[in-house]
Amino acid sequence: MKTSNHPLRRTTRRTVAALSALAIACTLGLAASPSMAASLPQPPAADAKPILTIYHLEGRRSERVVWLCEELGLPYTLEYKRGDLRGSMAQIRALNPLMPVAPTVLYGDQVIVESGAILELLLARHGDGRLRPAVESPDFPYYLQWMHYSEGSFAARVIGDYRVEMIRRSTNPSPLVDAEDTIRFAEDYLSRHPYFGGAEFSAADIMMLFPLNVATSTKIADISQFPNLAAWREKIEQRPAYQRMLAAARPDGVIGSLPPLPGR
Ligand SMILES: N[C@@H](CCC(=O)N[C@@H](CS)C(=O)NCC(=O)O)C(=O)O
Repeated sequence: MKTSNHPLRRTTRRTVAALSALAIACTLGLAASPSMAASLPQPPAADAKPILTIYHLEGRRSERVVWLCEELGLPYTLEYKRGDLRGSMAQIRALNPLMPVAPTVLYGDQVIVESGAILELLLARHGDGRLRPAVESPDFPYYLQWMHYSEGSFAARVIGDYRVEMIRRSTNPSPLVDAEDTIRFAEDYLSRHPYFGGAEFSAADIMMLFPLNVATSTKIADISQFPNLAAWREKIEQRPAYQRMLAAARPDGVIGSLPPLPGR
């Protein structure tokens, strides 16, 4: 693990694993046949380590990428300004001015957003079959469902409801699927399965934690009404890789979190 302090920016910068991923990638590149390399971009070999920089905001979705790397033992560099969300965001904006969101990662020379896509990329190229069910497994369809549900339905409706309720407290139940419905659906699934990927812990669990935390910290949902989700959250937060993620990516706890809905 390497920590470097820029004299002017006080950037927190951690490199996990001492091995030189760059040297490995260069060696692999040299090993490729020159004619092939000229015509087709080559995917990295299965055992190649990614050259990955994670642009991060404390307590936000970029934690998913850090957590996955910790689970897989993948090396990464973490870029953020400790205790300074605006400063961290300025770093992201400098890298990715048209879509400044966390996570943004630099993967080799490619700038990539969307936490689910980043997780799938790292699993496909560097996961060696870990943290996702086999494609033939009956768990695989559920795994995929929850990987995408976390952002497509869950986070989208939690944040949508939060925005609306901050402006105008609604007394009528929504005719559309709302945040509470998305949580109830997840709660029901966990009454029959230990994890969102089915039998084993997977990247789907990593994806699902963030929107649940937003829903409960903003008081969109009361966790005491959802005992399966409460027990699942307690279980996955005990994982050593999650604890390592907290130490690296959230050393002072969640900062600048959304205020809870008034009156709740
Ligand atoms: N669907 C995206 C959402 C990314 C996102 O909105 N991230 C938040 C932090 S959790 C952010 O950067 N917000 C800044 C903004 O919206 O201006 C993902 O899963 O990566």
